[in-house]
Amino acid sequence: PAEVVPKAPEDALFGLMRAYRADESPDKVDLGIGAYRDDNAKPWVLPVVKKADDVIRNDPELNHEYLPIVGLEPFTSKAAELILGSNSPALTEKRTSTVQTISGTGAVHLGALFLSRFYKVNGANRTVYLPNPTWANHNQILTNVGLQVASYPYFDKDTRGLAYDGMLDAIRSAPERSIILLHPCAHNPTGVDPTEEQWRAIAEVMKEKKHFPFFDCAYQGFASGDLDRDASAVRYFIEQGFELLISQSFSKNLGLYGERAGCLHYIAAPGPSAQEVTTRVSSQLAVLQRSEISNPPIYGAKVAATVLNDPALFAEWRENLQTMSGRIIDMRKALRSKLEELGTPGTWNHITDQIGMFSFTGLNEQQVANLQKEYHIYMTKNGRISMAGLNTRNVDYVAKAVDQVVRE
Ligand code: PLP
Ligand code: TYF
Repeated sequence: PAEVVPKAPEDALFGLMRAYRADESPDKVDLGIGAYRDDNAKPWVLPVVKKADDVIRNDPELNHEYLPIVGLEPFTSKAAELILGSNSPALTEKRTSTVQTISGTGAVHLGALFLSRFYKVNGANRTVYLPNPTWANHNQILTNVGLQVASYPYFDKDTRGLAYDGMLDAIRSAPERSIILLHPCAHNPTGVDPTEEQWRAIAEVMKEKKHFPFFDCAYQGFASGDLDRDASAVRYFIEQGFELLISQSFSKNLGLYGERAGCLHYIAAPGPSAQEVTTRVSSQLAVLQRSEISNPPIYGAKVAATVLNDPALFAEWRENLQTMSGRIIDMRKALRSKLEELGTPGTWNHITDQIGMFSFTGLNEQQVANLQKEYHIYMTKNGRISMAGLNTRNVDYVAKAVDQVVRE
């Protein structure tokens, strides 16, 4: 390898974080990485996670043994109930298979690896259709396992909302049995989600075309503050009888970023062979997992299991989710109203219309560069801001800076 390995460019998002850390200005603002910050711009350990941590550390039986290949059962079973709903027909009919993964990234990877190995028609892999734009990592995770990727329109630059007609047309025009990757809530990077009615139409077209849904769910509960509402698109597709995959992350909703807690769920279509299909799929997922990571990390799974299995802690978690989503919604309102107060050219309703961790501001690359150079405000080149980087102390400063660069 010494002679032939070329140098890869630095990951854009991690490069941005590095530039932010090196900036010595007291005014600097980090609107880059999608991680929750409290009103003091500090990482927030959820109070419920602190309690779960106490429970785990006070357990006299605590050890550091390996987990089973597919992970910690009290975690995976409750994680499935969380996304599917505890009364889901998929659960009562035993047609779900869950594997604990290296958070959402690992779940997308394992799902992709599984599809690349097994989902072939006439010997050829199916193409994965990604929204344009999508989470920057999707493309490389999928192509790394040899899958072909294509895209469907998602964001309409003019309305700063969903490119609904284009999305539906592209899904309709994709070859039958394509894989369609969907963000069920709080789309990254745009903050734009389909409405319930639009989801129903998307499902209908996908059913007609026998497409395979792959949901990447990184923000359940974090988006609206309501765990059930944020899962409604996934649950609707399951009601409609799809066979599908779900990647599920606990990075944002439990603030467990570095602990890498997540799951991949396979759901078989209903029918007489559903359980037998699920058994076959489970066996293959376990083989893939064994060769990739042997078994998943234990600590984040224990924290999540402790919260998910204790009704009092679960109730407290809901409150913590309200705190995070509520603060973000407050910052959306504050930023929009400051910009409107300043009479900043353009319209700013999209800031409060969008949901979740991010807002796609519509700022162009030059404006983004100017914000960084002149005002020490850091965001990705596409004009995405992490809403959690705003707080009561910096939102005026950011609004004034945006006002200035828009007028330049
Ligand atoms: N998928 C999407 C759409 C995301 O936004 C993220 C995180 O930002 C992830 C997956 C994966 O995150 P993690 O690996 O920390 O669960
Ligand atoms: O801000 C984002 O879009 C994410 C954040 O392992 C992230 O890319 C960072 C590290 C990671 C997963 C997600």
